[in-house]
Amino acid sequence: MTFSICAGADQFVELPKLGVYDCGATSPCSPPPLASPGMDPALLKQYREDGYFVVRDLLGLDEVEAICQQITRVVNQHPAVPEELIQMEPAVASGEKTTESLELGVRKLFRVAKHNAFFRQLASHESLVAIARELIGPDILLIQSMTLMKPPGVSVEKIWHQDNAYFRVDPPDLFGLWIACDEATVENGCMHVMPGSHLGGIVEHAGPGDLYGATTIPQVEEVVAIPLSPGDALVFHGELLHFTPPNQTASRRRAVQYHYVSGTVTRRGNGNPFDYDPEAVIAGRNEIKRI
Ligand SMILES: O=C(O)CCC(=O)C(=O)O
Repeated sequence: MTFSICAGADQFVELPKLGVYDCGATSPCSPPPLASPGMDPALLKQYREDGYFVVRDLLGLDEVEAICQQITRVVNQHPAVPEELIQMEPAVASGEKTTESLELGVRKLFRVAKHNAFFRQLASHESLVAIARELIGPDILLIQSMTLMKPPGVSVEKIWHQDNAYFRVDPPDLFGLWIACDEATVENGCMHVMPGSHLGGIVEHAGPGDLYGATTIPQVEEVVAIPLSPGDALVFHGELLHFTPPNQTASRRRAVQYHYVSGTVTRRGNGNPFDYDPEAVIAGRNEIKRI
């Protein structure tokens, strides 16, 4: 199966095949790595080799419901919120399209843990921090948080990118946690990843704002779509290439995404426009250095 993707601002490439992640009955996605004495070694192996793994039911449905309620609460505070927090889909922002409610036009709540105590506390949830300890050690910073709304009818793709192209931390001791709040499917814009692409370093990125993405896509064997149910999480390395297509359904596809980085890394600013301060200290020693 060939699969057409947007590789950069206006460039499309053909990829050889699209696989759909299938957890099956065994590891690597079960059971959740909740507590000591540590994570299933198969998950760590998959993380090292492929750059990602899936955890089913990382959060309960009651927790997911609370997240959705908080999203609505934040949106309802508009416009009395910091400007960066509520970001609209481009077609809605430009007036080209309208939506039934403000919330159905929102693309993301950006740096939401910085601005909202609920999302700040959620970043320290023991199940999330247990994963962070396994992957990046005891010194844990929340470098970025978002809710990603992918609303029906108006959403556009998030182009292929590596998160560390935004953050530029060295060594790349960072990962993302993408937690589904709705059923996430290929049709409504679930995450797509290139297994193993985290092993080749950061590829060239360019483009303004949300269109900052990879200018060329390296040759890799496959793209894997990651359908998830509410409460499931994709855990992925900060240099794994990933993208999400537009939502082509009438249903919602909300998600929460946290990026954790080791407090021991060095940050190479270089005038990077995405060089935001970390949003929260989660655990341990955190004196992120800048050069
Ligand atoms: O659209 C999404 O849910 C994923 C977006 C994403 O990968 C990002 O903003 O870094």
